[in-house]
Amino acid sequence: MFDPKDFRLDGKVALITGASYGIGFGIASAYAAAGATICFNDRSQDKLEAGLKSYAEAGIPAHGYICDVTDEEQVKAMVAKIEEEVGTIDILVNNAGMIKRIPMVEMSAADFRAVVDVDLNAPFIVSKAVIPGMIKKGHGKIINICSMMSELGRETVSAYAAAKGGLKMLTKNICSEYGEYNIQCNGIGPGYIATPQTAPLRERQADGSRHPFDQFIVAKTPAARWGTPEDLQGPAVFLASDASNFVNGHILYVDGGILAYIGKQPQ
Ligand code: NAP
Ligand code: GCO
Repeated sequence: MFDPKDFRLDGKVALITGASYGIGFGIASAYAAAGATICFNDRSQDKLEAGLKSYAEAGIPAHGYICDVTDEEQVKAMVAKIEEEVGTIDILVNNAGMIKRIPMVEMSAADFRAVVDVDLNAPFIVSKAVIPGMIKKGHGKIINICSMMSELGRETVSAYAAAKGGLKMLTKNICSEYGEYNIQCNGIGPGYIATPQTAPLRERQADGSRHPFDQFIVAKTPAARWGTPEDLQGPAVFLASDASNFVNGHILYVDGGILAYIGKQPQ
């Protein structure tokens, strides 16, 4: 029998990585509104404190931790601290991410590795630390923040696209390997979202005109606008809730229709 309460997250402990601001903060805010207890991390004390202030201003009693998600020892220590102070993690959102926009042949191997380390290796590290607790508890939700670049390429984002493509397949593999423990692992593939990560693509030009990439994306999006972190909140709550217990290994693209659309003819 359908029960709307299946969309609630009451009593659940959620860890959203890299959630001092941006998409992670948007998702964490929605989880709090749905009843979850919020845990998040950042690499730096000042960003963590700024994040805690933002959560407090939003009326959300969040638990903040300093942790570089690429460092396995720091991740294991953070998960152990959360399990001790707050409780076993029911919901993990692998949100922390970075991008370097450099033409591939000009990109150093170190830069390529740095992007893959955050965008692909870290979701592996954090998921590996959290899954044993989920198995013990008899349920778990892992949501990997993928990208349209899990499906498409474009100039200058080779490392990011390779990592996000890999993250799509890591999502399917966690589904395959841990589904029998009642753990659902899905991805969200946001379109182009207005956050600090994409700010360089939306900057006004010297003459006051819109950035060419801004104009390009709006023309490529049926919704004819950039997305916002709030556009991701409903899908993220759905994938974290009991309403999606038979949804597993799926990448839900929340992109305003870009992936379905050839693009508007230039006027
Ligand atoms: P953002 O504004 O750049 O925020 C990224 C967050 O990740 C920051 O809090 C950052 O912390 C944190 N982070 C980066 N490296 C970290 C590390 N090693 N350890 C811990 N935290 C780390 O990005 P966003 O736009 O909110 O994107 C969030 C996620 O969505 C990313 O995975 C991104 O790839 C993905 N995504 C974004 C878009 C978009 O259009 N914005 C679209 C599709 C997918 P610091 O402040 O310390 O750097
Ligand atoms: C870029 C953008 C994109 C978005 C997002 C799209 O430079 O193309 O940063 O990669 O961040 O991943 O889904």
